[in-house]
Amino acid sequence: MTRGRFITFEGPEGAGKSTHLKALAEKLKARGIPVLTTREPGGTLLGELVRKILQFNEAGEAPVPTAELLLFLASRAQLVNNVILPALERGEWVLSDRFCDSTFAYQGYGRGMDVAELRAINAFATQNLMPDVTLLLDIPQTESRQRVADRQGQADRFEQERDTFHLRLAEGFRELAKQEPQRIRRIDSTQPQADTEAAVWAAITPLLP
Ligand code: Z5A
Repeated sequence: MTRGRFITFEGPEGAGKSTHLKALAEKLKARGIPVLTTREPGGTLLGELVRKILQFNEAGEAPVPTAELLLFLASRAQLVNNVILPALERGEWVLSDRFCDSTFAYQGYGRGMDVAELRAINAFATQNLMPDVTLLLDIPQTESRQRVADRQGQADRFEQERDTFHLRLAEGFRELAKQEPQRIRRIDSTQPQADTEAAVWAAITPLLP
């Protein structure tokens, strides 16, 4: 059996990751390709619990930056081992809403941790798994903040961070795309939704059987 493909969606908050992941999953299924969708942090029972701790201080206190990093990686280790690798072995295509580049952007460029060290610890947590293609949905800071402000619900710990934090991580994502242009495709997500969807499709077509 041919191994499945691993595609990740990345970008700042409100960039359209969930929207375009869903659209791509539907298109792939329509072509008869088996698809598994997941998200980070989360995607497993353990991961979803970690998500609540990370986003809404469910433990009753905010994690310090190192604990925050290790919690993201604990969620990822569980997801990779129990969900992603088995699905790829079964020949399924796995689409994930965020993965390792969020760690490099948020904890690296955002929190100021060393990105080379983050790559090493990420490799340990993921058994060296990297995405085949990463779609970086890019929107300017002002639009990202506006889309988040427009939606209902409680702001999470990351949404409450200062604008300078969000500017750093958005620039970090662009820098990561420059470093790995083969894997990370930067897509303008300010275009009309249908155009962004078409750009996503164009980026993944080389992977199609
Ligand atoms: N995090 C981290 O620090 N380190 C890590 O390693 C990982 C994560 C894995 C997870 O939250 C938080 O954890 C995240 C980073 C951190 N923090 N933040 N912020 P998340 O991924 O659940 O949160 P999010 O990025 O804020 O998700 P989101 O707001 O749901 O964003 P989205 O999925 O990119 O957007 P969307 O829901 O698809 O779309 C947002 C709105 O825009 C919606 O109303 C759409 O209809 C609209 N939209 C979408 N596309 C368009 C276009 N093209 N035009 C106009 N409007 C559009």
